Formats: sequence, C-alpha cells, structure tokens
Amino acid sequence: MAEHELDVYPSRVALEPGVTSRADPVVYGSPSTGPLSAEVLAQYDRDGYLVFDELFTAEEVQRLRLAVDTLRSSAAILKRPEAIHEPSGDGLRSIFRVHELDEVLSALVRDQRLVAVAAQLLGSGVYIHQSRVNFKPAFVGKEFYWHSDFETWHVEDGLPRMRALSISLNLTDSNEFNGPLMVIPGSHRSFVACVGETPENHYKESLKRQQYGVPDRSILKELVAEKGLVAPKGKAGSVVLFDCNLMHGSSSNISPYARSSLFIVYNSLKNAPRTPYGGRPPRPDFIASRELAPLTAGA
Ligand code: 6CS
Ligand code: FE
Repeated sequence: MAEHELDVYPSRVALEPGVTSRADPVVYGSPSTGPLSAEVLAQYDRDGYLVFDELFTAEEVQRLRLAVDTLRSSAAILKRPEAIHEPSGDGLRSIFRVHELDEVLSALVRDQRLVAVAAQLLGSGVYIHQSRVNFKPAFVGKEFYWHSDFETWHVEDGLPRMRALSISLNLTDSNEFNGPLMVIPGSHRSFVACVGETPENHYKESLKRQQYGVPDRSILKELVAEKGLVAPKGKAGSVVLFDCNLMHGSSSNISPYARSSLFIVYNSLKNAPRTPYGGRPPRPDFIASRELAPLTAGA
C-alpha cells in the first residue's frame, strides 16, 4: 500500500472543525475529451452536480429493478457483509458492490452514457471505487445525514485527492415526499474538516448511521446561507451526477413511496487509494475497491 507524503485534506485530527479551500480542480477534462459541452462543464465546475433527466428508459429501469429485486430477495445475499440493514433492524438499507453481484448491474457500470462522462470530468481512465443500492424503504427508510463522501473516502479509504464522482440513478421516482437527495450547490469547493477520531471498524456503524466524519452544524449553516439548498428530484431513470466533495444528505422516508437509488462511484486511475489518512486499516474491498480494474482504454 503506497504510503503518503503530505495530507492535503486533514480531518478528524483537530479538536475544532474547520473549512479549507479545495486544492484540486473540479473538471479535469475539456469539451473535446467527452460528450459534455463547455457550458455543461462550466455548470458542473460551479455547482458540483448535474442532473440528467430520463437518461435511462422505462424498460432499462425495469431490467435494473428486476436485477436489484433479485439481489434483495436472496437469502444468501442478505447474509453477506455487503447487505446493510437499517439501524432499527427493520428494512434493508443498502447493498454494496452490486456491480460484482449481478451481470445486468455489471454491464450498467460500463455503460458509455456514464463512463464517457466520468472519464471526461475526471480527465483520465476510471475504475469503480464503490457501488451500492440505497433502498430507503417506504415508511421506515432512515436518513443519510449531511456529509462529504470524499472526507470519508480520504480518511478511511485513502483516496488522496478530489478526483472521483458519484452517479445516483433513480430506480424509483424521487419526489418531495420520499427523502430525495439534498445538496448544497458549490459546497464541493470547500473541504469541511471534521472532529473526532475514527473508531475501529467504523464502517460497521457508519453505513447504518454516520457519527464520525459529520460536518459541524455552524459550518453547515454558513454553507447553506451562502449557497442555498437544492433537492434535485426526478423520475425513475433520471441521474444525478455529483462531485466526491459535494455536501449532501437525505431525510428519512415516512411516505408510502420507496426511494431506491443505485450509486456508482467512479475514481480516476490517477487517484489510487493509499494508506488511509485516518490511520486505521483500509475498509473492506466491498466498500472501497483497492483493485484498479480500468473501465476505459488508456490511463
Ligand atoms: O462511507 C461511504 O463510503 C458511504 N457513506 C455515505 C454516507 N455516502 C457515501 C458512501 O456510500
Ligand atoms: Fe454519500
């Protein structure tokens, strides 16, 4: 495991929370290196996220949902460490590494509608750092508190720089009632350092309810006062693509509508995980792949 020299984004080391400016580009590619136009690249650079309405057809979503339902109804899968249950014990919260558990989902992560955009934004070849389905079941689906994914992927997985992004594919409609994704636009340009030392095997709790790597509320208040809040809703088949450091979260779901989303995290091949910056052993492979299996030709 490659050691690291300087930690550009220290977190969970100080007694006080803090905010520093992002030290990395947001857009690494250009209009000539992929399908996104200069205007869309500029929008992503500014906001830290993009919404693609109905990127996938109803038939494609149906096939994806069938694949996901097969996984969630398999007793063997539900016994595996990849299956994460809600803290209260009722309801399945997530299944991780779905792209290695099912061929339809394995084909999806290679779909050029996603890979070409990720490679353009990350300016390099890409591989899958993590995939998961978050189920957010009707009536009992619990919240995902505010966080920056990068803060966790840096401290607990060892990703050195901000050169990764998430694709959130709505498998059900995401509306104002069923706990939609909420983002603070532009927050990807601020690194919010958290307090508190990462407990051993933190993932066993954090994937149910995150208590470390949680941003300070006064900092959240300032960010929202400055940048506002957006809840990009969308029909099944729509996609929200967001930067690894964009502050986001989602409320619990007390509505009768499930809110299932398929997340795929693309990391740049030039941003390989190193020794986790938080000093703990790396998280298991089903959460953070340490095998850089390129999805694109070229580095
Ligand atoms: O720890 C992680 O990698 C996961 N936790 C959250 C709340 N979002 C990103 C990722 O799924
Ligand atoms: Fe997240």
